[in-house]
Amino acid sequence: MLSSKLLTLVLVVQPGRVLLGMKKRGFGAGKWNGFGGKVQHGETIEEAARRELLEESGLTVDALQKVGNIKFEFVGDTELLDVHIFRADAYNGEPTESDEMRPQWFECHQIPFSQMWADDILWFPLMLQKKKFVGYFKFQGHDVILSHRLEEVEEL
Ligand code: 8OG
Repeated sequence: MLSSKLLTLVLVVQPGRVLLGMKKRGFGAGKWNGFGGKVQHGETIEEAARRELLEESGLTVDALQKVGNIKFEFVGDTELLDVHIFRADAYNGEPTESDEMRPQWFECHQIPFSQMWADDILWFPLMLQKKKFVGYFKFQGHDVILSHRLEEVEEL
């Protein structure tokens, strides 16, 4: 049986650009990503998303839109990662480097997919178009996708 771990991921989007952070340590180190992490006990998923965004980027947001839910299986690992993905179109504060992330804005046509998780190139276009999606990716190691499903949905 696979157990699952709840995680959050927030993409801050402005017209024509998106804020990513270079993950400096831990899981996914060396990759550009949105901001997020594990949901703690006693916290809602959205509270966790806001907390992680603030801790990692120095930003707060008023509205967070749920855009996606992707489950990740890693061959040989009994824990599924259940990642809840949000988009924010307005933010407060200045992107600030943290121990975990170095934030940088990227033009939407210059997103560094070759230095990101391999699945991102498949769902970022949906996220940028404000489409909602659910997915399942089965990874071998951290770079190879063995199989996947990804579909647009009306509601999450
Ligand atoms: O707490 P920690 O930094 O380990 O959390 C992992 C973060 O990475 C969390 O925000 C969820 C996110 N994440 C995965 N897998 C993938 C993925 O395949 N693509 C992207 N963009 N983010 C991912 O755990």
